[in-house]
Amino acid sequence: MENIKNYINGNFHNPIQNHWIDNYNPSNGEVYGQIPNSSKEDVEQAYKSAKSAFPSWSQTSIEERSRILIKISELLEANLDRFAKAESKDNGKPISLAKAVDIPRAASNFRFFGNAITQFASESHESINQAINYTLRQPIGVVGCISPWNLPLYLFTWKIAPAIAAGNCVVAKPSEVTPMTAYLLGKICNEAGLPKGVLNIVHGLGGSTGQAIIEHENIKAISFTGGTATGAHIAKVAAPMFKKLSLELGGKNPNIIFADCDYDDMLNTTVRSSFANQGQICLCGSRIFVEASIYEKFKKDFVNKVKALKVGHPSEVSTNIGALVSKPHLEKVKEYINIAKAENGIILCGGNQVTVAGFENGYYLEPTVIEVPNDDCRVNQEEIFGPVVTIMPFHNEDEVLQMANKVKYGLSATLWTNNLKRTMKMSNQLQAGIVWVNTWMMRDLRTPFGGVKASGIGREGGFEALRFFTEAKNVCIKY
Ligand code: TXE
Repeated sequence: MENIKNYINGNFHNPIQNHWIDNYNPSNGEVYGQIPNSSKEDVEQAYKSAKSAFPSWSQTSIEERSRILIKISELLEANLDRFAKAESKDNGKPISLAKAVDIPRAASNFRFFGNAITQFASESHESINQAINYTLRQPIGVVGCISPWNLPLYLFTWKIAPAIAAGNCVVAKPSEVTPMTAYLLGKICNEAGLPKGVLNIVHGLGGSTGQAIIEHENIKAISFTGGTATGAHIAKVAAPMFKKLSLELGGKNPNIIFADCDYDDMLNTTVRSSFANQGQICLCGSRIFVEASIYEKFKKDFVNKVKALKVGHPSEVSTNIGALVSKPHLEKVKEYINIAKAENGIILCGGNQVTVAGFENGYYLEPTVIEVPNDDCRVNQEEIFGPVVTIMPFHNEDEVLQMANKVKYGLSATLWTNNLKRTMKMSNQLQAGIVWVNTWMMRDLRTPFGGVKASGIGREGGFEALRFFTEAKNVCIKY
């Protein structure tokens, strides 16, 4: 059994009330360890530890903070195989993906913000009436970071790295569904020389441990990634306490394909943007709209490629689609396939649970393509967050723009075309925080990242994150 502990003040602790939760391995459905179900008291301990570390950490030179963050990054890289294996086992994702994307990106998050903090400048304004204004960017104090299960270490560190780079101390909670790499991170932080208490990691359920973080009156900012309903709940709790909030929530992203695109590139990338990480990425293009003139060709080619994807055990190098993250999530995704059928959707391929020999109790599902009769149906409006995409044809720009924008979400959109005017018009009018043209998930960590509408508020990434994790104070000096 691989049991994990809370990381508080640089040490590893059992939960005070000794309550534990089972941790499942999605590839075989077995319990392989236990994690703390932390209470308010554990969160309070984590808070106190962060609070007492803050005066010293916030005064630590930028060079020293930068050095420690970069050291954490190097140690993650040196432990790539161990972390990738742990991530794959905990989450069900193919080990090849964890090795190529999740863990390298977690290391990049620390390196990026270790460098970014050395370049973070604030404004000054010289006034005509013999005064100068300059803006201080001061760390907030103790901040809360709460992350989901789909990209566990990747998203956890995307919040923690800018928070500590900016001089804050952190109480963080990874998803209870995928806690393992966050636990391993604590050890790396000690090894890198991160002072005790700068980062504290408490494990447990959202409704209790997470709730204790968001309710804590002295945790002054919350950075959250997860479901839209949870985001709305957090906003309700945190707003009356005037906490700063960054909420990165769900998506139902359009993938819009025009006949003039580079077809092969589009086809290969669309397979990835549909099914990478079993479709469990908030940026996946789960609604595919195809220009009518190439619709039948695309349908045939796409379905052939999707049928060739191999569903298998995450540890096998040849696996394209691993296990879904949990049994309840698998059931939720299967239910959406039933809803699609009831709404007269046509299952072009997939739709069934898969039994992988030797791992019969794992949570495997075929990649599924559904042809939908209209864009109003539930599978085209609600976030499924699994290996399921819908396809339908469109006839002109205005029609597809209207359909693309007709969902409550607005995280990202992908556009495939070589027409410049169309690119400019559509990029301006798509209701999304991120528009990719002729690519998908190409990330530059300096760029603003986040969504509009029910996909959240605030932006992560680059200086946006450093602004979020600092308070601006203007100083006006008359001379
Ligand atoms: O997310 P939750 P879940 C979507 C996706 C998925 C759905 C639910 O559609 O099916 O959300 O997934 C913590 N106070 N996304 O259940 O519940 C929780 O413990 C404080 C999109 O995993 O939002 C976990 O650490 N914290 C998404 C984190 O919030 C609370 C990625 C996310 O959990 C809390 C994942 C509370 N009251 C799911 N309740 C994306 N945008 O990438 C829960 N949590």
